[in-house]
Amino acid sequence: MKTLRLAPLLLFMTVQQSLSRMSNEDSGRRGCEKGWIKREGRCYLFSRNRRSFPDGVNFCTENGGSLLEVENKEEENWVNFQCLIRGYSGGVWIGIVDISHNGTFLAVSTQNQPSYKNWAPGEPSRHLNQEHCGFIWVHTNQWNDAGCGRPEHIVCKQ
Ligand SMILES: [Ca+2]
Repeated sequence: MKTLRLAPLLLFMTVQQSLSRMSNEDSGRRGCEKGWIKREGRCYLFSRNRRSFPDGVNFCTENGGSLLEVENKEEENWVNFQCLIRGYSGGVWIGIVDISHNGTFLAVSTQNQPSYKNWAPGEPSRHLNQEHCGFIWVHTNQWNDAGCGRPEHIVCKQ
């Protein structure tokens, strides 16, 4: 009787230990720091909280990375999956900004036009000329320009 009652707890503990061992092995063997996830030689950090675009840039810098700049569809699909399983809704900031406020979005890292783009139909809309930062709508996996102060989730990349 006692064993039966303990069984779920033991199972839970075993699963917890395996998960913890897996994540330690994962971060150790593949060279990502704790909390970061490896994909194709890069490491990604998914924020727990929402932040403004500038706070997101700082958050990533403080953690030794930079705000996500999407390189291709495969990476974008992977990031989107990671966002969905974390229960993200709304948007995820990406490192593109309309510095000149004329609707030309440039990558934060290079200040060049991004080689890969995935704007939603009608975007960038520059709504009221107040949308100068780019994000990905999690539910459609397409890009939008939005006001840089709005709180959205952050994905950092190393
Ligand atoms: Ca927009």
